[in-house]
Amino acid sequence: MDRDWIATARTLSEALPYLQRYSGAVVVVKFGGNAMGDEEAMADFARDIVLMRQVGIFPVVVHGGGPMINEMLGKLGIESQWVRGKRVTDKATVEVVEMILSGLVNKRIVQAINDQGGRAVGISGKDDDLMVCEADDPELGFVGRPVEMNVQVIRDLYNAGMIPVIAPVATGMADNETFNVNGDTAAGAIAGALRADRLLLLTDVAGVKNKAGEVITQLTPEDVTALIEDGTIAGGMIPKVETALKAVDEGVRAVVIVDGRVANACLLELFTEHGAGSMIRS
Ligand code: X2W
Repeated sequence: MDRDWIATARTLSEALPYLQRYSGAVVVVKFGGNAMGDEEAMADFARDIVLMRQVGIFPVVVHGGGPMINEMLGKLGIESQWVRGKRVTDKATVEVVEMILSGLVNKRIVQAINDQGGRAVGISGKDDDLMVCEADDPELGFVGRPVEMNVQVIRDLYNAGMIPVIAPVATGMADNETFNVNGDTAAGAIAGALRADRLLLLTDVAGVKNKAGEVITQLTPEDVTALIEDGTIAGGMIPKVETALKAVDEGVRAVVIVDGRVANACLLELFTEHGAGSMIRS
């Protein structure tokens, strides 16, 4: 026998208290472009999401797609500048961002989830005015900061048995405006407005590390603030932990920065005692 079926059955049995704890929970999962990887990684992610829905969790997927936007901009000969981790977005760029995120990337994820037997429906922040934005900073052009959230469309979808898959593209306050929203920012705003039980930020790093380079598995907002001030948390991790702090402040019960490179990272985090990254909660 090339597999230990008894261990498989035991694993399922040991998951019972976690399945009970999360039944009915709203779990927002940010799926970043760097975590998407190849077809197999996409199928694994999709299977985890469908399993979550199957056991009574309401998963809400918010995705990124930075590398895919870069690829298309490259083909078109458009270069991007980055300021504090956000893409400076002019009119031509925002059109490409919307095409790639709402089109290519969103539908690829929807298809992957449906291929695993889920009922994914892809929308963006524009649908039903889910996420209305203002310009984040004049220097960034059409980069949006969410100012009004209308999350009923998400509840309507998950209550009807569907899995919402959301592209971080938004409507502005004026007619016909389109904003590019950082994927983490969008996921945090959606989780906050839903008062989600969990926000899982899937990334390609192991989590928040201490000075010795070890992953810190549990942090309070105060711990995070202290680690930013003393320079232990730096670079690309800063926008992620800031998203986490804001989400916790808005009523998300816990935010977990999860290592998306680990197979079945979402299941590991939700259904085992090990977890798969750094949890931030009050
Ligand atoms: C991002 C949106 C996509 C994103 C961008 O243009 O790349 C801003 O920077 P990842 O894969 O999650 O990084 N928007 C304003 O966030 O993708």
